[in-house]
Amino acid sequence: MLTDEQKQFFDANGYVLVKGILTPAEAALYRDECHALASRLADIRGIEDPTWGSAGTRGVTQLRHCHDVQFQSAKLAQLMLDERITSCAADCIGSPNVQLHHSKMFIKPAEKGSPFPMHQDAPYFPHDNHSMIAAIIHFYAAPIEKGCIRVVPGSHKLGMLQHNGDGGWHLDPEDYAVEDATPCPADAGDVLFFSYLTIHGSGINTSDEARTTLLIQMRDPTDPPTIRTHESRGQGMMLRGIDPLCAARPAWEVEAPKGQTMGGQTMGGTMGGM
Ligand SMILES: O=C(O)CCC(=O)C(=O)O
Repeated sequence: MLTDEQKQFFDANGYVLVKGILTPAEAALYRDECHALASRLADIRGIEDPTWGSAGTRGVTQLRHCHDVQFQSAKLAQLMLDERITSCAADCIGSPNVQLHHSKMFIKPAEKGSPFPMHQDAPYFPHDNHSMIAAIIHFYAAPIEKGCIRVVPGSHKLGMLQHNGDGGWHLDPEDYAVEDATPCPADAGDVLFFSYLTIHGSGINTSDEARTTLLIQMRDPTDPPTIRTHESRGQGMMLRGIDPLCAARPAWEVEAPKGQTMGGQTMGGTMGGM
């Protein structure tokens, strides 16, 4: 779980990097699992590259990914239930109960790993009480030259901002440049937790080693989706505690109307790497 100091940091800044949740040996094991999964996917489905159009580097940089890894690897499914991670997630969410929204593995290959323009995750899958957080588990060290995650501290207090829709949702780079954001360099085994309202992104991996991570998006099970969007297999699985609503159906079927828009944009979806 988080210390009081870490919790206060999260509340004030919208993110917190927790060092050494996994040992280096564990991180190496999960890293191998991710790279084996990426090879299987490439063999069976061919190479897909989810580099965001809005990054402006398609065809130049590359990204390997897999959504909802819990359907591909039991080891990675077990990791999503690891109490060392879910107890910190519970502290960030402010609920003992932690529910899965979705997961995604990203490998930014050496020398050409794709960047992510600055954005909030909230517009992709808005929820009424904004309980949603991401945990990014680092399986390799991610220094600045590997395109580590960057954040805008305190931006979770700005509410949901208007994003541009061209080829991947992002904030105007004139207002939010990746280079101007606060880097969160991490070691293998560190986990970065951040609110889905926190503005974040990452630069290009120019190093000679991959940057390999697993992102788990989680929420309080009593926080309903505002609109019906970004539905995925496995959504609603409990990672910690219980579902106090005993939901028999996914929350979106019960709560959320379909097809709302924000500022003329259709909200949500699974564009690019989201
Ligand atoms: O892994 C990264 O560098 C950023 C990923 C991200 O921002 C996202 O998936 O929303």
